[in-house]
Amino acid sequence: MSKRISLTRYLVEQQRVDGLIPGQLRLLLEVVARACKRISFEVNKGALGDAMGSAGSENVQGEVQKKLDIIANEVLIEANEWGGHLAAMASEEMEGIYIVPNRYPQGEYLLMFDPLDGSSNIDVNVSIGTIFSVLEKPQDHPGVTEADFLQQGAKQVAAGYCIYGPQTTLVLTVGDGVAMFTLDREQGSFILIEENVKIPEDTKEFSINMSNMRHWDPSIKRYIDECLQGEEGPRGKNFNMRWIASMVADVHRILCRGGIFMYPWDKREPNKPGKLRLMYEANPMGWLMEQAGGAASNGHQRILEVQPTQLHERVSVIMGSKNEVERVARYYTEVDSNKA
Ligand code: AHM
Ligand code: MG
Repeated sequence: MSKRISLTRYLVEQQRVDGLIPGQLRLLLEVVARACKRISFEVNKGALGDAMGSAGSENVQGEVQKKLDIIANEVLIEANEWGGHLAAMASEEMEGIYIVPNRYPQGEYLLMFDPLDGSSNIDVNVSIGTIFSVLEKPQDHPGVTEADFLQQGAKQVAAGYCIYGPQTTLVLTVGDGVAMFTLDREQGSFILIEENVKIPEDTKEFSINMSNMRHWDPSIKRYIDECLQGEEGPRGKNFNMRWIASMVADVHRILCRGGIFMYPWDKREPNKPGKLRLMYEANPMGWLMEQAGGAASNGHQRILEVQPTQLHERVSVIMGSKNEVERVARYYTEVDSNKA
């Protein structure tokens, strides 16, 4: 039988052998994984549990919360608040930051998450997931504030997601490539299934919500139009399209076989830079893409270099196979230089 490497062992080796992560970060990641395991069990129960449907409330972004959004948020907070590794947490489902209560020791890390991404898919039994991002708390002052979270994605020390699909798989980077672990439900542990995940630089598959086409800007229109022309068009090849409406599932497919994922700015809400959130959606996914040899851009700059000004800031997202992301960014540059 081939050697099975658990997430625990992988993280211990990252800490001990490679010296890549401190012990506190290893603990933190183990706790996040444990929380994801619990969320996976709740998701799995479906209508047999009491967790389906709307919670009858809205989050800070004005989106209707599903019961499972709230349950997943609580599971992550309860699991992480007492271990002594965190100073504070922030979530898509909470307006402000959650400071670790005084009764527990305060650690040096900040954790951000989208507890259940793709929540429009919960009730229809389609893949959803938890996205997370870890930063270090700046050490130049005591206590912790929201401003401490406003760091560029390039400063992340760990990031990943857990997809709840036909399998539950945790995907992780600590800056040393991307590794994937599938939950073995009989043993209750995450087992390494792939290390050094690599995204092909070219692709024939794009992922975008085509129903928004009339609202796009010219660069995105041009890119998709050229893909749609197939072999007869300027790209000289046929493209396939996939849109799961669950960023975790679309990103997971791209990490497995390449592709480009886009949720760009559009005219529906012209004052917002995009739909997806920078700190706990685009940054962690962008770092995973880069660590797997792909790229992540907002059309004008690397997502990881965007300086956040608010916790729930939004961003335009173009990520995946490197040559395709660079092509879209080039189209933006051409439009910009024609304007100048
Ligand atoms: P959520 O965090 O409220 O679930 O929203 C994010 C999701 C992404 O997972 C997905 O890519 C996108 O919203 C789908 O949006 P749309 O329904 O506009 O296609
Ligand atoms: Mg989300």
